[in-house]
Amino acid sequence: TAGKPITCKAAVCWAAGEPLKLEDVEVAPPRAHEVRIKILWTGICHTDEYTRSGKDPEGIFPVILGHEGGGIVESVGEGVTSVAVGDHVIPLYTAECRECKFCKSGKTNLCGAVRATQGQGLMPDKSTRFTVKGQPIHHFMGTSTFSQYTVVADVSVVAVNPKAPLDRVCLLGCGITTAWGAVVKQPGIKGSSVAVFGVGAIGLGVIATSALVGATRIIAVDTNPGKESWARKFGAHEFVNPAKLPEGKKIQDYLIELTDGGLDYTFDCTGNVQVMRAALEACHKGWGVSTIIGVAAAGQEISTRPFQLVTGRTWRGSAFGGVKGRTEIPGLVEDYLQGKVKIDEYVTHHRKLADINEGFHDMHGGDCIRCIVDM
Ligand code: NAD
Ligand code: AHE
Ligand code: ZN
Repeated sequence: TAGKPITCKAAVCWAAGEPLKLEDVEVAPPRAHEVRIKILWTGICHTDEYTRSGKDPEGIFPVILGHEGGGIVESVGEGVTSVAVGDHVIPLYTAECRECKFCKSGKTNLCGAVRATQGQGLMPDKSTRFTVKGQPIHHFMGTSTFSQYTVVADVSVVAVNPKAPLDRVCLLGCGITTAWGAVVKQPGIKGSSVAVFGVGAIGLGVIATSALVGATRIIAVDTNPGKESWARKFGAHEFVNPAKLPEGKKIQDYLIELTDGGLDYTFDCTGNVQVMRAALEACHKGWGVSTIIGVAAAGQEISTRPFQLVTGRTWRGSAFGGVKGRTEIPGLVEDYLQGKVKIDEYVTHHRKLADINEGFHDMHGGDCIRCIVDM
């Protein structure tokens, strides 16, 4: 098949707000510094739903969504040295070229190599490898894992230990890694108090990793009472439902009283800008640090009184947990194989590619942490 187009099934989103449609997609061979991957499994992340729904200001259609995949390299273009045919791989929506200003800074995981074209739904040479009956279809986040075959830049993929089950480690393509990195790259959590707003896959990962690094008090916050048992299972010591507080009581005020002045660290894992504000304001005066992980809809903005920052709280954010995928994901896979990082525990639902829209419905159900799609 190398060097030739492959026709396969993919879930195409033709327009914002529409369900995905199973199509026969022609996938062109990889060009120089590109890799064609047979995707075997993919998770569905809340961000896929965010873009499908039309809330993403960068959303572009028609598109093949999906960014939490696992697969096997089918062929490589000229000049590819980082992976080889047959490698088990995870596509990376945060590339790592190791040569750009960002990569060389030592200060961030945000690589500049392919981000501009990625945001336009295109490969680095500004074209697409997907067509349906001759019509070009956009790429998504540089990964498009809702296709049986996808093409990615060679800086946007990492090979992992083939002993690791791809139907599990595919989740390292986004949610679990994001949460893990947001905690391990934040100094000071050992011995501290932490509040986690939003107990989805991301929030659970933040809870689990906070427990792993030695946070002494972990408070989970969610409006869904069904999330209490999930939060406790992953290591939370307390659970607060903001919808059950006395009339007029704000969650930040409640948490400040509960913790004698506020939390050392808080995390927004909801994408709701009011929650982001509450998470910042629940931080302890003088030193509390709040991290935004959630992704907010187009047009949404955060606000608080500047006095909150003047008096020593820090507001920060994190993309893909600050993780450099090519350098760090192989180690995370080993951690999983050695039982140090949970993955299996997040998998609540399974779907076939033909039923992928059911997987999106699962996500709205409130009892779904992650749905794995069998491609
Ligand atoms: P999810 O929908 O599974 O979880 C969100 C949780 O928040 C749910 O349990 C929900 O009940 C809870 N919630 C909703 N409103 C709330 C409120 N007002 N107060 C408290 N809890 C509330 O989503 P997920 O897959 O865990 O993703 C969480 C967020 O993280 C999304 O916005 C997603 O787009 C974003 N995300 C960001 C990154 C990144 O790199 N920054 C990576 C992955 C996901
Ligand atoms: N396109 C949106 C922003 C979306 C966003 O913030 N994406 C996160 C990853 S979410 C994964 O589930 C991210 O890593 N962003 C950094 C980046 O470079 O995209 C918008 O608002 O325009
Ligand atoms: Zn995601």
